[in-house]
Amino acid sequence: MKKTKMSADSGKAGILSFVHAADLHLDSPFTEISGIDPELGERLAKATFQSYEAIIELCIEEKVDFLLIAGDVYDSADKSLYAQVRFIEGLRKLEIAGIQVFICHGNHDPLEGWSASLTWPENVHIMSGDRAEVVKFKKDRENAAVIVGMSYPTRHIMKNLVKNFPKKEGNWPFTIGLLHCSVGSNPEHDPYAPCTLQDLRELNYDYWALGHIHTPSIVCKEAPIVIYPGNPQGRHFSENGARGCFVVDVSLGRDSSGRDISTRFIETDSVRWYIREISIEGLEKEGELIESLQSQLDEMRENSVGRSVICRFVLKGRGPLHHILRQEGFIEDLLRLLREGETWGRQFIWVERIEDDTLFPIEREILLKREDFVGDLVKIVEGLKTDENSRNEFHEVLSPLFGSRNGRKHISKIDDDEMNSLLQRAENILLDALLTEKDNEN
Ligand SMILES: [Mn+2]
Repeated sequence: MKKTKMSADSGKAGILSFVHAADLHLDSPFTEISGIDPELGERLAKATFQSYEAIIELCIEEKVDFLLIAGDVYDSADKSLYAQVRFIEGLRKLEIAGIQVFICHGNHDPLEGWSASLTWPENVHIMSGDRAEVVKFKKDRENAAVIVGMSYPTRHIMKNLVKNFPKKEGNWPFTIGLLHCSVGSNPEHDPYAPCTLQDLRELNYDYWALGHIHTPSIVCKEAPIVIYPGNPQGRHFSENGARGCFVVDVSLGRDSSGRDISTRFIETDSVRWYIREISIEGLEKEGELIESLQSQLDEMRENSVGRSVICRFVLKGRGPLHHILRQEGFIEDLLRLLREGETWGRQFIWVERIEDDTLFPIEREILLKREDFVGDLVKIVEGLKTDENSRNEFHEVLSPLFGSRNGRKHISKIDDDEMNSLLQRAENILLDALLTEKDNEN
C-alpha cells in the first residue's frame, strides 16, 4: 500500500484542527427559479462560489491544519472551466496559509470526467480511484493524523467502497476516513457506494468525513464520529434551511482514551431557501394577511443574519379570504407588494411564489337551515355541543368504550372542552367530504 506523507507546522498548538466540507457542486444551475429577474439570476450563479470562498476563509480564520472535501466538488463530470479555475484559486489561498487539502471525488465529479490541464498547488492531495489511499499527516514533526480516502473512478459506483479500506493499525494516530457514500438507506438519494454504519465501525477509525447526502447530519456522535456536512449552499427549495460545513478540533494526546473531540457546524450559504406555510383561518381582511406575510419575512431576515433569502409561501386552511385570493390578479398584486423595495444588494429577500391551497369557508349558519343530510348532520353536532340532554345520551352511547377493560387502559375521560373540539373536528372532516364550493352557496 502506497503511503504518502504530508505535513504542516502551522495551525493551533496541541490541537489537530480541520474543516470537513462536501458537495460543493460548484457552478450548479439553479433550476427551480425560472423567469426571474436577470440580476437575481446572477446572484444565484455566484452563490456556490461564495459559499466555497466562505469555507476557504473559515479555514484561514480558524487556522486549521487541513481541509477535507468529501466529493462532488463540481456539479457535472465535465467540470466547467470556470469552476475549475475558481476552485484552484481557493486552494492556492490555503497553500499560502500553510493549510493542506484532501479531496476525494464522488458521483458528480468522478476521476474519468474531463479536466482542464491546470497546475494543482502542492498542498492538495487527490485520493486515488484504484484503491483506498493512506496518507500520514504530520504536525510539528509528530504523526498527528492518518487520512484514508478513495475517489470514484467512474460515476456509477454501486458497490461498497468501504470494503477497500484498511483497518486502523495500532500505531496510527487520529484516523479519518474520507469517502462519498450512502450510509444506511436514504430514499431521497441515489444509493451510490452503499454501506452500513457497522461497516464503518469495524475499521476502528476515529472520524468519517462523508459526502453525498445534502442535508447536514451527524450520523454517529460516539467513536467513530460519522458526519455528513451537507452541501454548503442550497440550490433549490428541497435544499432549504441553513447550509454549511463542520469544524473539528481534536486534542492531541498520546493515546486515544483522553482525547477530546469537538465538532461545530458553521453556516456558509450566501442565499438561503425557505418554504413557509400560512393558515388563513381566522384572518378576516386582506390587511391581516399582508401583515402576517410581512412578519414572516421580517423573521426570516433576522434568522438568516445578513444572508439573502428566497422564499415560497403556501397559504392553507379555510377562511373568508379564500374567495379574495381567487380573484384575478390578487396574488400577483400581493407578490408585487412583498417584493417592493428589494434590491439585489448584499441582503435581499425574494418571494418566489405564493401558492394558494386554501379552501372555501363553511357558512355553518346557512348549513343549519338546510333540510337535507348535510343540514341534519350539522344540527346533530350542534345539539351535542349545546344541549345537555343530547350530550348525556351521547355519553351513554359511548360508555362501553370507556368501561371496557381495554378501553380503560388506553383512553381516559373526555371533558366538555375536549369533546366539543372532537365533535367540531369530526364535523369538519365530514363536511369536507360532503360539500363542494357550490353546495356551500345559498
Ligand atoms: Mn452531491
